[in-house]
Amino acid sequence: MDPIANSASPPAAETIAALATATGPAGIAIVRISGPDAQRVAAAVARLPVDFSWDAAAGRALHVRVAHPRSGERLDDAIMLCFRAPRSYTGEDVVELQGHGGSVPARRLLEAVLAAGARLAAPGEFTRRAFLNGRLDLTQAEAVLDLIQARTDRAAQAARAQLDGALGGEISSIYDRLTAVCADIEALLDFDEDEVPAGVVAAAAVRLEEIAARVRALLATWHTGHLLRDGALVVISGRPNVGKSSLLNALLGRPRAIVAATPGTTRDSIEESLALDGVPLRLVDTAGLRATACSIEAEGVARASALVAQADLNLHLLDAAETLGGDDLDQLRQLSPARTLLALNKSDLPARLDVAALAGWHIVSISARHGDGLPRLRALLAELLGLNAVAPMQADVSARHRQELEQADREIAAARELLPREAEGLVLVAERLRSAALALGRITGRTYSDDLLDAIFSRFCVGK
Ligand SMILES: Nc1nc2c(ncn2[C@@H]2O[C@H](COP(=O)(O)OP(=O)(O)OP(=O)(O)O)[C@@H](O)[C@H]2O)c(=O)[nH]1
Ligand SMILES: [Mg+2]
Repeated sequence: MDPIANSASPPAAETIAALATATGPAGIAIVRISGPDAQRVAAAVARLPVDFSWDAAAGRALHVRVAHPRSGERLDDAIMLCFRAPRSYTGEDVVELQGHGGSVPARRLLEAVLAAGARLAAPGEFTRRAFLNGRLDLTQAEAVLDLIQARTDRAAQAARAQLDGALGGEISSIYDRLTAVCADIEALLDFDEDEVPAGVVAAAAVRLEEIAARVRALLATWHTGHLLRDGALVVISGRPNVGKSSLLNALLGRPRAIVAATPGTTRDSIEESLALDGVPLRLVDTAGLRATACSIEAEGVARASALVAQADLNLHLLDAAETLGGDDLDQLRQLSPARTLLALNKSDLPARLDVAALAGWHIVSISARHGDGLPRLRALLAELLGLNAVAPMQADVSARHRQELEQADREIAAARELLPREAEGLVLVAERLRSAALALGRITGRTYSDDLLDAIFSRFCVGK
């Protein structure tokens, strides 16, 4: 069987260029040029002698003087690196010019390169070409973005593993197993109904079971993948004045939000980043939840409620120095005990809260003002977010991968149900398996469309 059906155009023959480094004051700025004319473009700005040998230059760093190709204005010195197709990032001829950093020198160097005939690259276009030229599979191309955007060491390690092919390798291996089963099933289609060798069907059933288990093992990594890529959304909620802003500040270790004895101090939600066990957290302080006549505060409360509904985990505060009120109980009813950590704040004051009424909830006693109980709170947060249970996996799938894996899982399940019906079901089994293979193929980019590539690479920065 051959489910490969690509509907994307081949890489363009245009030569592209972009600044590969961030703008602003810096030691160096790198302009990267890729495409069939990369060497001619570089030669025009670097004023290379006519007998310049690109063969000799490949893989070496050369000191060149850069001038504008039209005006001849001398711009800078640069280090020129040459990579010849296919041994380059994109698989095309690539030249990199490293000039002095800083917005103005970098812009002038790029302008000179564009004036020499290169076109400004679109976001992610270098990596897109690398994919189209077979230098990377799609999971590796996506890992490039994950790596650039990683906010913690652990997220970077996971992205690095994916870039090394951990996920792509597993998907390809499952894909190969699946297409082999599919080929065996298709071979049976030539037999008469009563001649179908029973052993083949039974063996296919066993192999499909093993394949389904591997697909589901990958699906199980989505939660970690989501936390590492997007960060865990942890929302601090509760009545006014229970100490939400004090807790945000205590966890951050700096006075980020205004703390005051006046109830209703915080109106806007305040989001800050924090790393917990190598996982990025999006920690949000919210307006105290209460009915209010003030339209501004009401808007804050509405935003807080929306965040509570989206949270990976709610850090809900109660005032340990007060008894549980009707408002508290109403708010608890909106929360799910599995996704909530109740923090009983103000443990430094005489306790009045009836803890027995909170059976079935995850509870921690803290004083946001004095910092008591915060290590325990962090440990419970990590536990409830499932950060401890996660062994360092080679592959943590993304939302896009999950969607395709779920489709493959459904198709394989349907095929397994049809399998015992033998002859009359086998055509349908093969169809389901082909469809599952297509879904897996879209993960690695064995099958792709322009739309899919646009969606993936538009998230990149220009120059990557
Ligand atoms: N004794 C004691 N007081 C605290 C503690 N945490 C906060 N407070 C006090 O409680 C009051 C309210 O604190 P905030 O952190 O502003 O409370 P909040 O929940 O953000 O309040 P709103 O923004 O109005 O919803 C302030 O006077 C704090 O100093 C604590 O652990 N112990
Ligand atoms: Mg507040």
